Amino acid sequence: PNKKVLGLTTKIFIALLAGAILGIVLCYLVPDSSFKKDVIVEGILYVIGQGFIRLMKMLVVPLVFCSLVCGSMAIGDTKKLGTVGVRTLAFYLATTALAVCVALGVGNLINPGVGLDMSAIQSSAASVETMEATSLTDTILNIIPDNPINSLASGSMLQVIVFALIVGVILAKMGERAETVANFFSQFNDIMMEMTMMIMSLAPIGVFCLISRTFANIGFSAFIPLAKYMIGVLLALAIQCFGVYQILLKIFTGLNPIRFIKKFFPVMAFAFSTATSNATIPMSIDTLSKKVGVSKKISSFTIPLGATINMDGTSIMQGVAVVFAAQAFGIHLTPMDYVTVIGTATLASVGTAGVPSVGLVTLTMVFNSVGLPVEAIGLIMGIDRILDMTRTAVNITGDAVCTTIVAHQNGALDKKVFNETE
Ligand code: DAS
Repeated sequence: PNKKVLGLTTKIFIALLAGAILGIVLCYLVPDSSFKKDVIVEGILYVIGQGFIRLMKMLVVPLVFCSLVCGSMAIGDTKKLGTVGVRTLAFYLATTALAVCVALGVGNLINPGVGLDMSAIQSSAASVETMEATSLTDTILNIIPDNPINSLASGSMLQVIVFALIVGVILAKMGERAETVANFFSQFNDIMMEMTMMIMSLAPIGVFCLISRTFANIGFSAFIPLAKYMIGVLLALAIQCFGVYQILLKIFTGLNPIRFIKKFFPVMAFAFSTATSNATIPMSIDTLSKKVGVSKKISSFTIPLGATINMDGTSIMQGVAVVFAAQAFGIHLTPMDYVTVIGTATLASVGTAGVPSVGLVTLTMVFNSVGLPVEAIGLIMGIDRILDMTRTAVNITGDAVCTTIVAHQNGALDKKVFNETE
């Protein structure tokens, strides 16, 4: 898969450049009212671009539902889960929620979307549903699905997530009695993974059309906000990876963080190049065993689990993207909205397995949860590849740090290995 992913990365980058150039030409060299511009920009580019976004939105409900059922089935069996699992789960959820807070903080510091008027490229169809301020009690009650079929049909994702978690835990408890259903969800999850990869192979076309229409409408004014958005995500990823994780590692295990990063860097580089947590699992387990001294008894459970339910880097991108889109569309987010984003991004990262660009698919869900128009995704999608590679490296580092801490707490960390190997 690495060659395919790298090939796609190159194609998306080329599409990004070509789309931006075409957009700038259309913006500054083709007169606004010309028939040509309308047919090209609001006709061809708009339809293909929005069509690609609709394909991505098509994935969200079945992808998140199935992968969450499978994810909670894997951790739902409390017997198998044990103290290691419960402790690992607690660390994973805590670091993800922390990551979203770091992202929202950095986002409000850098204000990437300020000065950008995205209303120009807002599709006429999608009216920004202004979220009437829901009270705390309603927000909490709205999470409980009173009709799960309706939740799935209407894409009420927090309700879908709650229902999926319950189904998964019950499937785990029923064991053989529900083997057929369990296999169905596992196979359907594989179908959704394949479908994600297939739709992502169309990304170069989608990115080309979305970026060129954006630049055709707002020209150079898009560059600065995009650059600020990228810087915001990269800064928040760096804080999480080289700050938060290293402090946790030092506090809970006493290991030297710099030495840990040096040992784990090759795994981070591999994750960066493939943008796929799943593909990095074997290398991560092997490196933790040979260079850090983490027993495979622990890592063989916690690393694959982390690749599915712990995507701190992804939730960081989603946090910054929410601030960016809200500012670009002039939508005010209430503190309750921020709490919703933290909850949705954390739960979204639990649901999706580590394949390329899955964070972008679940981003539509996070946007929906606070009434942000998904058009904003069109703008950030073009530069998402490089961010996907970077956040994947952070995702697997988070899994490794939590695994090392849990191993230490369970007497399964041999510090001699850490101190005596390069
Ligand atoms: N590429 C995903 C991963 O493998 C992360 C993402 O898409 O956000 O972790």
